Amino acid sequence: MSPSPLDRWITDDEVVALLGDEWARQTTTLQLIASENFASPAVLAAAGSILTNKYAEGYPGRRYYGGNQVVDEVEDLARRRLTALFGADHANVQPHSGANANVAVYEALLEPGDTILAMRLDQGGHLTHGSPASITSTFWRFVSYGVTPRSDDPAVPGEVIDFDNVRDLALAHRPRLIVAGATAYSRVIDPVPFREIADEVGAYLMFDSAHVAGLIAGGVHPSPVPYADVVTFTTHKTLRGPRGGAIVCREEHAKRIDSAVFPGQQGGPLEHVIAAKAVAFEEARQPAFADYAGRVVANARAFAAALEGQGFRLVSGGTENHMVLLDLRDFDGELTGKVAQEALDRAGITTNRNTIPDDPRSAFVTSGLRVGTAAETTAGLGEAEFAAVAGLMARALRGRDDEAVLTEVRRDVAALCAAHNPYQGFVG
Ligand code: DSN
Repeated sequence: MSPSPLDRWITDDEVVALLGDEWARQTTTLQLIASENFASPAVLAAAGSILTNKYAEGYPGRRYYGGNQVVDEVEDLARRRLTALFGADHANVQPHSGANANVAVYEALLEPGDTILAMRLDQGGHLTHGSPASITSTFWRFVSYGVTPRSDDPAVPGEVIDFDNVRDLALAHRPRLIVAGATAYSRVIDPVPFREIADEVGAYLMFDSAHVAGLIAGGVHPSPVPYADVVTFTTHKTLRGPRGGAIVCREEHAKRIDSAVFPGQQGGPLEHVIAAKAVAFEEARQPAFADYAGRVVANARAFAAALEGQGFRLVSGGTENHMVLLDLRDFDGELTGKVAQEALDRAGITTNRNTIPDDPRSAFVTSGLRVGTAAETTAGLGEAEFAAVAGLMARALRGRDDEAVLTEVRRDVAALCAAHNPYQGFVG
């Protein structure tokens, strides 16, 4: 396998070979994992820069090591760009991930044992929203809200956040913090009712916008910043930056949030990643990014309609963001998420299995599959191509036991990818 042209300085043969393999995988197969994207060459270059050499525990102007004159400017630039992007009072760009960002907020605003009201993991919530497998549930008491029951009447949306349930639980349990936001939910999350319920019970409101940060930055989803005490997000999903996390918050919480990230959670910040975040925040302020965010949502809508046409049931009846959650049971009662994910992998289509509301199968097997349009929209796929991808997925899944069918689909996928390389024009 030839090495990736983006990694021309790497001389370690074994690493070069692996990077070449991954370059080939990313550019010859379809990336439909809703939480992934293709960062720009500028973001990749900043993340691979000499800033990785610098230790910078602390914050700009208050570091525990010398030699941080330049790094201070880098981090200040990232913070300025981020507050401008979201119209926020204060930004912390040091979290290594969205999970770290969420835990830092809990640490900043709560005492151990306090109650948090968040979304159920099997209905779309994240591990850090109180999964028994997450350390968050060791330190805080979680109460979980869910979605409304499935509806087969197109006029009555089902599987949407049940605000009556959120309010009832809030009144009954008096949480200190309410968490809005999800990891597998395809509808707009309105911050206003969450704020109203939080005010009614005297709770803080945190909005975990990991998935939709780019849609908010691009102006196609409502901003939670005016309503939430704190907004957390990842920088690598729809926002299309380097892998990492960030937090914006009201000024009154700034000191506690900063102390919870460092020294509460983390040691030295990754200043090379912070530089790459700064690059991504500037990219997200450009008109082209708003256009991109609009296309991500339009593509998801077209993709969802085409998947429904192929016989898949759409959880919540459709999508308003970058993601489509499929219930596989109507397509094929025997098909599990695990089998579907593995068959699609063999056909060159990368997805992830996901639980769906009230899933009778375990989280390891699942009855659902989650797909997203953020990455392949960056690569240039439009509505017609996403409709074609829906057809390829259905073909692969119907023929999942026939290697000839999977090989044929893989060939069509490769042709589509060859015409839509996300790094076209940047590499030889
Ligand atoms: N694992 C991420 C996702 O795929 O949604 C969330 O952390």
